[in-house]
Amino acid sequence: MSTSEGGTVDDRFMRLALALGRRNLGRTWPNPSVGAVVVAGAKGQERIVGQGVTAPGGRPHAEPLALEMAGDAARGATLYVTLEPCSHYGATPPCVDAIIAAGITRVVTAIDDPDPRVAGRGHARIAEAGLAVASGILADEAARDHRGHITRVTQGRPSLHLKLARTKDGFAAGAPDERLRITGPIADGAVHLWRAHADAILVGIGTARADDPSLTVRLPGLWQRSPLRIVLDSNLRLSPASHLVRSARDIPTLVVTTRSAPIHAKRMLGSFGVETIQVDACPHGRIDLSSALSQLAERGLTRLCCEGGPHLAEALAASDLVDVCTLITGPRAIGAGGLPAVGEALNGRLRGAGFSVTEARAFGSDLSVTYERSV
Ligand code: AOF
Ligand code: ZN
Repeated sequence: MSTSEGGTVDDRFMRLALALGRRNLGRTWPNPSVGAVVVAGAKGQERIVGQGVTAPGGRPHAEPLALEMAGDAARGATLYVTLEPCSHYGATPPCVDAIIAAGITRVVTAIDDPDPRVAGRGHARIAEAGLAVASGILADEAARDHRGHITRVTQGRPSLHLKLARTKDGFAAGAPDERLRITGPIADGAVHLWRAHADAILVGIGTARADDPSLTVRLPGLWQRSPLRIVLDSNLRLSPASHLVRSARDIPTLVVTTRSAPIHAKRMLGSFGVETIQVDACPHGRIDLSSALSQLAERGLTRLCCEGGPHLAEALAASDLVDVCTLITGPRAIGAGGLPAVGEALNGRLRGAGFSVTEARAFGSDLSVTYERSV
């Protein structure tokens, strides 16, 4: 059956579950942010009797919250959930048990959970209990929303969204020491929303020193959604006078460094509440990006938003660690002499197989184009 919003009734309720799940992106790590909707009533008279999204910190899971809201109305109802319900005893009991006990008779899911503790067993247990199961509904959208969980579980690293601003003629910055505003307030608002939906914001030490950014979410009503801030700084050159260091007691700040970093710098950062972790270095002393990302995944991070600069972007692309890239082009040209925003490796990745443009839109006089790797 089709609806005015397009797609089947199942598509429509799954779309709602996906929208619910998106609400807590950035807040549920190490768990994915899952959405669940309980729908009761005969064909043509469906009504929503319960809804839930994975709670901040990752528990409770979405399904028990939705079932609790539905109460007795869950008997004979359909459950829509954006990820295969869990079947394992983890920090919480299996969601499949709660679903069966609540009297749900049909379960509709978007994608399998790649977590090896689940991996198909959730669907199997539900079917064995005699419930109807439909999976794969709006699977592509769900895979994009759960990209961080999928890359963490299957590749041992968080997903990475690269954000780059450039002038109309392709530069990321002007001459050294020149502060250049490339994007306008509407694009900046969008960037703050991406920050709010990330588990952590990542920058290189070059950007931290050149721009002295705060890397916080400064949107009305969302100021408390500032995620962890991470600086890649192989020699611990981050200044104690920087905004990042001075605000570290209020907003968690992590510096990823190498063995060659001076111990006094580590102590100094620690005294401001900045945590440092050591990862492997490349032969030329720089941070090994794969090793950094795998340590961040071990800490539970699933979704990183990288805001610069162009050297880090290029290095991440060269190591094939970029999943999503948003290029925001401002209206001004600066002429020659700046720092190119997009280098060869990134350009090659974005134009190569596996990446496609998923969104192109204007933010005021800025143009934003997002490229995504298929999940
Ligand atoms: C669900 N619903 O809302 C979420 C799920 O340590 P635990 O017990 O919290 O389990 C974590 C795993 O559960 C996580 O790796 C992922 O596979 C799944 N997340 N599952 O049924 C949810 N967030
Ligand atoms: Zn669960």
